[in-house]
Amino acid sequence: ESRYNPAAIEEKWQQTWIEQGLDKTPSLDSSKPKFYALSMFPYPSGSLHMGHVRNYTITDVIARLKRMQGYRVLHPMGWDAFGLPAENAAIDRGVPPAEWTYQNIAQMRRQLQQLGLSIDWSREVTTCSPDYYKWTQWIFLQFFSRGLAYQKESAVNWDPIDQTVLANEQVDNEGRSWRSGAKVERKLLRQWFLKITDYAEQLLNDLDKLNGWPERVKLMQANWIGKSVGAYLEFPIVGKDEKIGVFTTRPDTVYGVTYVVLAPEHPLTAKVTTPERKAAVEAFIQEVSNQTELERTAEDKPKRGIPTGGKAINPFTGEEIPIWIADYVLYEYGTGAVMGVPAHDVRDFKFANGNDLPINVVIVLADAADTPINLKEAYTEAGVVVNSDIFNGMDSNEAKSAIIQYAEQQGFGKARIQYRLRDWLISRQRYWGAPIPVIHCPKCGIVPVPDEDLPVVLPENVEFTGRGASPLSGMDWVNVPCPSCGTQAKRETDTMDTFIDSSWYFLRYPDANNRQQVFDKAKTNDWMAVDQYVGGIEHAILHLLYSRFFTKVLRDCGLLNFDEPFGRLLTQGMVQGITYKNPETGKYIPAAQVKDPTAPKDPETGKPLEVFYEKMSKSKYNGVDPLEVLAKYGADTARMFTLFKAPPEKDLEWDDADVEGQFRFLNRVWRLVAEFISSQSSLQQTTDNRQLTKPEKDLRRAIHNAIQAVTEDLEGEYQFNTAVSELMKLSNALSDAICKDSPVYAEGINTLILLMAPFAPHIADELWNLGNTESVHLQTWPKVDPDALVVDEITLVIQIMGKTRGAIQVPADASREALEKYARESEVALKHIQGKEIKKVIVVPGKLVNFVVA
Ligand code: ANZ
Ligand code: ZN
Repeated sequence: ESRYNPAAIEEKWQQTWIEQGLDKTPSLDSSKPKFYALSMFPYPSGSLHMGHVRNYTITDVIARLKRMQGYRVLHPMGWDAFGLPAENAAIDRGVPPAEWTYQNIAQMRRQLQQLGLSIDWSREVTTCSPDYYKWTQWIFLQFFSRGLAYQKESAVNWDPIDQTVLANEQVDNEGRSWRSGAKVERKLLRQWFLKITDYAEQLLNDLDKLNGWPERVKLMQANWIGKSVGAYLEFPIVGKDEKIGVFTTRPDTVYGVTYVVLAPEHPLTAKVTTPERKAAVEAFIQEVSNQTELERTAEDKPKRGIPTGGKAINPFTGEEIPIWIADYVLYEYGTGAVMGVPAHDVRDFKFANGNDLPINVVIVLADAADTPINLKEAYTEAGVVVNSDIFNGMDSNEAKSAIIQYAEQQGFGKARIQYRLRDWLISRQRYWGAPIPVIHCPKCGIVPVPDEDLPVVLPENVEFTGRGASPLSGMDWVNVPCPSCGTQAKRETDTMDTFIDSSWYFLRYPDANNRQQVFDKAKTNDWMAVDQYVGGIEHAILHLLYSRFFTKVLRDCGLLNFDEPFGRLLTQGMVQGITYKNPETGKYIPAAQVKDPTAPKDPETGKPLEVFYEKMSKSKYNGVDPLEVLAKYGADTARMFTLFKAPPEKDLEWDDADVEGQFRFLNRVWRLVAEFISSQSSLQQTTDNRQLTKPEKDLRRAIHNAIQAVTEDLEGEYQFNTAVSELMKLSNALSDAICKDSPVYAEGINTLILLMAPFAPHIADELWNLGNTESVHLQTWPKVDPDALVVDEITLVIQIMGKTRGAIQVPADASREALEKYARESEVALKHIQGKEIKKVIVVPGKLVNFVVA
């Protein structure tokens, strides 16, 4: 073939690799180091987008490199295939969710194969397949038997028109349902939870083990877990036998408490409310219940609340203080009650000012004399304790533990650690998810489905209306005898959050086709942890946290022998497209409608458009379809471009000119190799021992510099962009070389193809096979010859009386004496000294020789 034509080679090589089993995972073999390269698996929406292309190309380069470096590599792929879109397709178009999903999978699998990814497709996992969700259900039952899965009343978003529960994402900013437009209500329903809070401390502490994770991801996880150290203190209710427990991070301010405030949902609210206040309190609760959590906690919203008429006692002072309820206190955090310290808390300060509550200063900057009469804002810093009886004069940080200790002695409080992390609500009133495998028996209560009856298979021929309870609840499927007593019982109709499916899929790939067990322990422990995980930053918190949680629980079940699933994590940046927007109307304009890109105007109004880069999306008309790029340039160019254009963690701006540039580069490499082959007929480098000429040495240095640079770029911080630049440099050095008939040139051509193999696998194999019979992907990654890197000549400056007169080339390893000799005999020196007496010679090795003459 004389011209580079990707269409003619790419599919051919993809077929050949499959036939030769190149991407198959080697079996357990302890003589070779293992490498588990994993991309976050996609949701099968039906078509690939550029974000996928970037993600999977990065993982593929790493997998291919590691194979060539002698690792046994596991590089699998699968489908995160349960979830709402399939159900919506069923509601909108009447296609059964399974059919819609499997069609999409087939289509996307073909598209992924077109990218030339070295994936072992025999290990594909599909979360909606009964072979897979059987084990999702089995894992759920392991959690259940350990007390880590439980049911509890919980507030959900309830759509009163469609009579259904909505996920948070299905409620807009105004608190309306995406489907019906109804104002969403909060409703208490029994829901399933996983007890992730039991693992909060481990999940936080083990972040320290994750040296290969981006700092910012670890920080996001730590914030999400949200550990607060403080105290639990109890305020007795006046005239009642009960106490209000509060959580505070500032026990040092307890003498400054001027009120106690409950969340409206707090069970004590009704008890503390006096008869005169009852009507007002109930009206307020009703009002708050219609607000979303977002509305309640938004910073700019005023803090609203009302007094209950009840009173509590500050156990430290014996003082009576009013009990209020307020929207800014969340029922789900801490104890759902707060001690109000307006002088030292920003929210309490606002609340007290708006409601005429007293403000008592108990912490000051240096000493009591500083006590301000009227605070302009809350003083939230540390300082010296004042107005606090026996604690006066203490440093406020020391007072924290002293006050906790005192409370403990007196029996009204103790130290407490509080996490922001909540237990994980996993039940969904949906069809397209893994059924929660339990049975509700009127006699026995909740009975787990016996292992031998798993999977609980989703029934087919379901009617989708988008309204009411889960489509499962109306089906005869729900009626079963109780596995334990035989009484007529009912199946659980809730299905599991799809985040459960993706919390363990990486454990299944090492033994994806096991029908007897969730996985073979030896196999999974052999391959895990994932050595390199690559995916989007949008999964920085939930998916990664849940996967870490599952790993720890399964470890505690005795199935795994490690603590953390993902050794190294790369979160790739977004792919952005050029975006045109009319600043007046806010409308996005497709690039195809923009006539003059240098001065873009709205085709309708003529208004000059804003031009910027933004994440590709359908709604902004700034997407580039991977299939079009593949059709026009081929997969190798698409891969090279996405790798070259930006470092992997950074956002990437799509640019047609740069795509074109990579295509031209591949064309140049093609011609370089084709010309070489036609003159040489073989890629073999002869091994003769003769001394190399200077041009040969220079070329060899360029070759080995390239090996070193590309290897470092790939092994260190994954600088794929600079690695591609190095490939271009080597290609230039080869085309400029004047020793094209030398074995060194052959070495250079070989090396270029080998180094390119992970990046542009098709063209590399095609060119390699012009002179070889075995695939380039079975070759060993080239090694740096340190001798080749040696710069064997240096420039030595000749000075006479400190003045530079010229320079000569000398061997780099010449001794001091030799340098002086070269300098003395140089033409420069002979000409300028001309018989004068040399009084002194100063030699600076590696740099210069200076002659002092009379
Ligand atoms: C008294 C106090 C005085 C507080 C002070 C702060 C400063 P983090 O760090 O987020 O854990 N709080 C406790 N439970 C709450 C709830 N359910 N809803 C709203 N606020 C709640 O914050 C803990 C602090 O947030 C607690 O310490 C409590 O106010 C408030 F000078 O108690 B603090
Ligand atoms: Zn029973």
